[in-house]
Amino acid sequence: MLRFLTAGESHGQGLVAIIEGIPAGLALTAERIDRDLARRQLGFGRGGRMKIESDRAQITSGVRHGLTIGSPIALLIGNRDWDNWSVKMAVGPVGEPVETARSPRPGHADLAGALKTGQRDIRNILERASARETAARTAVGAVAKTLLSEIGVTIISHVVQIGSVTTGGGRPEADAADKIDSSPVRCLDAEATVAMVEEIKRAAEAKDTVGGIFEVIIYGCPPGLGSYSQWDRRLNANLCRALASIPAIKGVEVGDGFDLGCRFGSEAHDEIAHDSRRGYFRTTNRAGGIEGGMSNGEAIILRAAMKPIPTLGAGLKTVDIVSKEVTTALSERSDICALPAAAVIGEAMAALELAGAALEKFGGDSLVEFKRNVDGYLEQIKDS
Ligand code: EPS
Repeated sequence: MLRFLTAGESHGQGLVAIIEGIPAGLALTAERIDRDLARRQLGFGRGGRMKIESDRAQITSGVRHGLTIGSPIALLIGNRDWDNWSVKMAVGPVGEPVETARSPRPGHADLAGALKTGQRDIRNILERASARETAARTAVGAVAKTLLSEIGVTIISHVVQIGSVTTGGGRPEADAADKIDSSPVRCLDAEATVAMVEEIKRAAEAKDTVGGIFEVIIYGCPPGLGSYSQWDRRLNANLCRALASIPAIKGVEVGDGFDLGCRFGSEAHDEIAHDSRRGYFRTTNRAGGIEGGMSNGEAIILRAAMKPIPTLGAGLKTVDIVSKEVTTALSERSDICALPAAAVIGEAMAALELAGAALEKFGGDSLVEFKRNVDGYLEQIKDS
């Protein structure tokens, strides 16, 4: 129903994304996409690259006079850094020797990628494995978010842990996005923000990196997206896959997640209530808005754990893939902590998955048809 592909190397000419399946008639501008691209560049702990880039999407097909036309939407995001890499990353042969990367970083795609593809220059792996690719996902995610906003779905994210520093708890409401973005680590808790910045500084001083946990919250999702009837249509599984596909993500949970495994049933489930205004609702939301592989109408809550970035200023021990001698892992300019950005990418991936699930349930080749189907369904379940 909804699918997308990205292409592009970190220091190549740019990134390309194609998204297919967006109904005709959706108002879409490059400015809307650029807003999320800029949000992805936010955050204390990013490296020098973010000072070079100022990501902008160019819409090259699928939109006419400000509206989608039902054909694939293609987006281009240039790499400004390309100017510094045009020889090293040239598409055609160059008449001079180019330095190769031979010291794989523990934790990165470098070694398995080199073995898998039979290549001796690790640059051929790391350029694509780089989290630069997530700019393209953020761009198509903004398209999915735009569609979802038409049916009242809002997706926000915030950082809840960096290294050993956690927030005091509390979940932001749907309108908290600007406040979250104004924190240098995209964290709502002012005290924790200060401590998180300090934690990143400590990592930087030690030429180290630091990971953390972010949360994505989806408000306004109608009940019944996804399905209980087949494994690959379960919304929880598909959202987890979407988040786990973000580079460096090592764990994802839905709602109270792993904690639920430590409780009795009476303390794990959300009791069902009903009133004429809200219809069915839950008195708690431990399930994180998904039961039986389907949205249940409550906010969908996803948490993802990001490991520390594998490019360490003080590189770890590794082996030179040509000489097999012990050496220090390659260390390029990189980020110290990318949690604030990863959370924005989490929004994008969740939006793409959810928009796909919504299109699967409601169909519609035009926005009018899609929305009519949603409205009809909401009307139908009101009295159920
Ligand atoms: C990345 C290394 C850094 C990051 C990059 C991801 O890039 P560079 O090697 O050019 O300094 O800044 O992230 C981005 C470029 C981005 O847009 O997020 C890596 O190795 O994964």
